[in-house]
Amino acid sequence: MPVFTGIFFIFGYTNLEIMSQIRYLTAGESHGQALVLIVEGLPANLEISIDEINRELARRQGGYGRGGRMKIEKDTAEVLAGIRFGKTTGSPISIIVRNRDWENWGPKMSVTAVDEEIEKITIPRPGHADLVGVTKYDLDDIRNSIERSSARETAVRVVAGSLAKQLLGEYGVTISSFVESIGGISGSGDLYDRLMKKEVDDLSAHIARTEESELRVTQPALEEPIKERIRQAKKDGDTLGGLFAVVAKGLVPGIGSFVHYDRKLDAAIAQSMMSINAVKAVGIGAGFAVADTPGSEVHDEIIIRDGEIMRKTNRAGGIEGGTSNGEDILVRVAMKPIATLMMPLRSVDLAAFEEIEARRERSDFTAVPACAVIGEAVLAWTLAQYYLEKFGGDSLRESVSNFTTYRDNITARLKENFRKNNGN
Ligand code: EPS
Repeated sequence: MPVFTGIFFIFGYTNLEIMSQIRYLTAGESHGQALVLIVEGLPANLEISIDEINRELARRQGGYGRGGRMKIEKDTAEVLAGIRFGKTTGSPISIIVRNRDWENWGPKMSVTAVDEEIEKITIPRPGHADLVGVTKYDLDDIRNSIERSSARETAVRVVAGSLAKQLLGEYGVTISSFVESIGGISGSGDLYDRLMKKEVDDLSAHIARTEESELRVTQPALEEPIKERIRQAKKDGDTLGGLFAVVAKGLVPGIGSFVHYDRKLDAAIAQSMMSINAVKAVGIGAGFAVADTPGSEVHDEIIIRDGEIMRKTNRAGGIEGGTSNGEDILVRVAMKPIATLMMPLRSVDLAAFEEIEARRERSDFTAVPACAVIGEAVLAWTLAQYYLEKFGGDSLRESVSNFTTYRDNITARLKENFRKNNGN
């Protein structure tokens, strides 16, 4: 039997159609054989570290409060095409991540055989894609919508994000994240506010702590109270959401556009974050707080330091007019509690067409730390799209050369243009 028979392909293009030279598709079910990724358009000669991809996959699998599935899986990337001798060739890249759990599902996930003994799932979980899925696709088994809507798919999005991060490294861009709160308990103090005030000299020291933390928080003292909150939720059969921040450093100004609604960088970032399972709100910079704050405390003053133009503060989160302004990109994301509850909410049995308790499924109690890692991946992908939109290049050399010429002349160009305007 061919290895990939029966894996559905679902298109994952962004509907924000910048003239992107890169795109990707994912396929695969949560308990199917494998998740599949096809990436197109990365410049040739980019060195790719598979170890680095696997490190990102391991980061996504971690986090206090995850369920039994992560004990079964050990996600690793298998490259099928597009990388040779450690470098991109310019051809489409295909990478799979196998689902170890598939072995345990046997006939339940068979591609061909129909087993009448296998029970159909008829009771949807509130908050999941179960009911909308069977309604939309005319299905008689909720299993078919559970499988593809599962957050398991984010494993290959992390692979795509890792490729994007490796490209962005060539332009000097780095991306990190930290968890701000879980279940209403705050874990990273006012780090995000201090980033907006530009009071954080060494973000990497804070980020190093998140890598040691099962919650991806920066303050060790707050680990225990949050873990206690998660243990309590587990006892109650409940689940918890939270807030995390994603930060991109090392940007040049001018990435994105204000000229069309579908080319704005902030719009694309919001779309990418909202595309992550269970994400319900995204803020850039000060986010929702801009509504209650006067303009004098929202906008960032423009200053000159060491001969370069910059902002005194970064409440805009690095984006003005849909375009990067050279400051760090700051994104804050809210994840809802996972929809599978061991203390189920009311639902409807579609077979009997009567109200009943929702189904229990194995799941996580919280996945906010994993979601932060996925947030890094989708931000990386979006920024890689926009960098390539601006700098292009079929090869890395071509792209980096375009980039360097732009970056090294930003200040000189401004001075030259405005000196001319003054008649000097
Ligand atoms: C996930 C795999 C899933 C869930 C979780 C995330 O595995 P399983 O369904 O076998 O437990 O643990 O997905 C959900 C919470 C969800 O609602 O779909 C993963 O790999 O991240």
